[in-house]
Amino acid sequence: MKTLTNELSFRALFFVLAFGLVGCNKEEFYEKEYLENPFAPEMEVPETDGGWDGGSTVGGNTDGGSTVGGSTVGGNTDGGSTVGGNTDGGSTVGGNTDGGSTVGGNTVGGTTDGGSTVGGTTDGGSTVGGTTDGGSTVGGSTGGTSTGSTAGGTVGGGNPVSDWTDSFTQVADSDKKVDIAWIVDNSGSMGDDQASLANNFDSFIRNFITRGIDFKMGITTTDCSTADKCGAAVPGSLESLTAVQANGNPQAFISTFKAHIQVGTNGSSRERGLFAAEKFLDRYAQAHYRSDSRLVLVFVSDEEDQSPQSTQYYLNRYLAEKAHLGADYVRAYSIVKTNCQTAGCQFARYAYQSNNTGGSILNLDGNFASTLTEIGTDIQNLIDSFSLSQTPVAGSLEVRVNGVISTQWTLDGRNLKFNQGHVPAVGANIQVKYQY
Ligand SMILES: [Ca+2]
Repeated sequence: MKTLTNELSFRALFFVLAFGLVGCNKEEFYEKEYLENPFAPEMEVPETDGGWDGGSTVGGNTDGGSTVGGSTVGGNTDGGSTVGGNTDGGSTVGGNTDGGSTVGGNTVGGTTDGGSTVGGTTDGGSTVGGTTDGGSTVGGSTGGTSTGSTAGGTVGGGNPVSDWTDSFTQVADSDKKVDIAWIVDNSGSMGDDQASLANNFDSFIRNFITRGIDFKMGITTTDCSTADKCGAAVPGSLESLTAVQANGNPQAFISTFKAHIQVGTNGSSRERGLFAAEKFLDRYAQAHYRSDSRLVLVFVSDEEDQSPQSTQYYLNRYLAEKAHLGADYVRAYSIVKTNCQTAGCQFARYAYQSNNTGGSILNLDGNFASTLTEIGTDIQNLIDSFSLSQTPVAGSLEVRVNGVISTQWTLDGRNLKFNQGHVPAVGANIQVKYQY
């Protein structure tokens, strides 16, 4: 009797499984197949990739390097937490806001393992040393070491802050440059999302065209199953998606984008957007993009990134592209499954890039028109901003436009943005005096 019951249960289970499979559409099946058979052919790819890329070794070390650097800095060397941090009034110093105390100690100390760079934008702690000693080079390791001493030294020495002045000249919109890379998932499940992206692209680009902002775009996919695919631009996208083309014929430009952004659904089901972005920059950043532009990465995927290196490795790589300008010149957006409820659709690795570059994380299943409008507006705010070379102590800023004090601005990290109606005229001199 017992045996019969077991057999019946087994049969019932079999039917459930069988119907479950039939119920899947083709794409889902492939996705499931991949997830449940991690050693299916698709999985052999990374081994190969690792080989041709050679990146794995490098990355491992580099990244590890920054981690180490980070913690050494804050932690041991200058005793960030010991010295400046808590005890000595680091907090007075401005600790609070620009992370004076936080700088020396905890934050830079490498919580985030990229210490200098990562924190750079956000908490400013790292910024201090970062900029000063060229930490902007992206590496925890580079900037990190001196960061600690600078910050910690200042704090502990009872010489709280330094004065600093940045000067800028307002440029015309047509001289505001942004280079944008779209990294779009082309695995089986992405067809609808690509169509939404295409259909709502106008929301993203309209103001860029109206204002005459100098942009360049490129599109690649998350397919890194072979070296020739990884980071390769969608043919024609680099040449046709430029401000020059858009200003010449906006409608044709938008149509072209719509065609190119629908990258298809035949790509590898092992999505590796972060890796693809790295390779895309390797291929085109020097040749196609501009050294004095802002760099924006837009990741679009319904599944977690499966690139071989650590998130910090990729962040460092992206920031390195603008090391000569500062971390504020790179921003990453992630259009992902923010309402993810099941395994596979997480997005922590993409989120890491957005969170550490001042970018945002948006819902792939949301209203694409508003999602793209939000990103477009955010990019415009960014390129309308003046990026300070240090992270100021809050409340210490004195902003002058052609010598006259202005209070019509807001500060986001190190990005100073004038309020609507108070944007300095082209050619105006902007002087920002502050303590850091
Ligand atoms: Ca997929």
